[in-house]
Amino acid sequence: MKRGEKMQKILITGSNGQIGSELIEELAKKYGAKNVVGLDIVEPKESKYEFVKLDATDFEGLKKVVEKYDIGQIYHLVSLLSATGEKNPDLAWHVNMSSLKHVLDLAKEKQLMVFWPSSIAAFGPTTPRENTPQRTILEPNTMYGVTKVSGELLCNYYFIKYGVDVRSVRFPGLISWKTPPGGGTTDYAVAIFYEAIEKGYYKCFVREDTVLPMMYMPDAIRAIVELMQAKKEKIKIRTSYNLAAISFKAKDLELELKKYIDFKVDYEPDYRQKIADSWPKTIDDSAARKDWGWAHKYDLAAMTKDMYQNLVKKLKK
Ligand code: AKB
Repeated sequence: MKRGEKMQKILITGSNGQIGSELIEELAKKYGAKNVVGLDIVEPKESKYEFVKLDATDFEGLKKVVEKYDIGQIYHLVSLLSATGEKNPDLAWHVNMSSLKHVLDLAKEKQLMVFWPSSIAAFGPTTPRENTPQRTILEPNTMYGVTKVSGELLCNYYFIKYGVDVRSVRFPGLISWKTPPGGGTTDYAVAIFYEAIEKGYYKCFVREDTVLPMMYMPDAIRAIVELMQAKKEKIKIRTSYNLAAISFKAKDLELELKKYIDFKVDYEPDYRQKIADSWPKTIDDSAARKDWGWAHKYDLAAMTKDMYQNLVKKLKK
């Protein structure tokens, strides 16, 4: 951008969600509060930033927002997650796919840059579960996973066919304290903190030996910002980059958290165990590390300590 030129604004869809509520803060810090616009189907209790209440499956509504605010980038975070998606697969397909198609169509028409998160849910029971390669079998058995594979292919298609600068990562389970997640399978790793602090007891819906890839939210937010800032020629993968940070057993997290608080856990797996068992244990993210310099900072110990301390402060208020 040239000096004196007006900056095009940034739109964050799903801005009240687990990623959106933290990403909007980071982008506002970086680009200025007046340059970010949040969009969500639910009105937030309060918003420091420009906010639009809209269903992201409404193409005409989305187009008006892009035009009204002179949007140059969209971080499209609207999504139903894995567990919710299994309860309502039709809605998961509709929300996840039609909103992404609309965003990509607008990006094509108005030369917008797009970030869209994929997930480890793109993998399935036939994928190698250890050190899962960047290019491998993608046969998910959840509707959420089906929308992630389809979405990745759609992003790649729009890049090849129309030159849309769309960038994506396959997030592992995200752990955060500012906004609770909703409807995911990896969310046991967040719920355990809340329940340990508030009730001294957690009934865990996956087995204690369940290993899943996870990441602390500050790393995830940094990944998005770094990916979007990377020079275009460095982005070699336009489906979605594998991304990894920490992999641990549910029991490992229980034991780590017990260094800070005494609580009891019972392991009573439900339908989400099958979803967890279909996902990788560890991920090979060497392509992201090589192409745009990705590196995580938080390990299990650092994440648990920071998460616990912040959540205790938040829940006391
Ligand atoms: C979920 O569990 O559905 C999500 C994900 C891994 O994408 N957290």
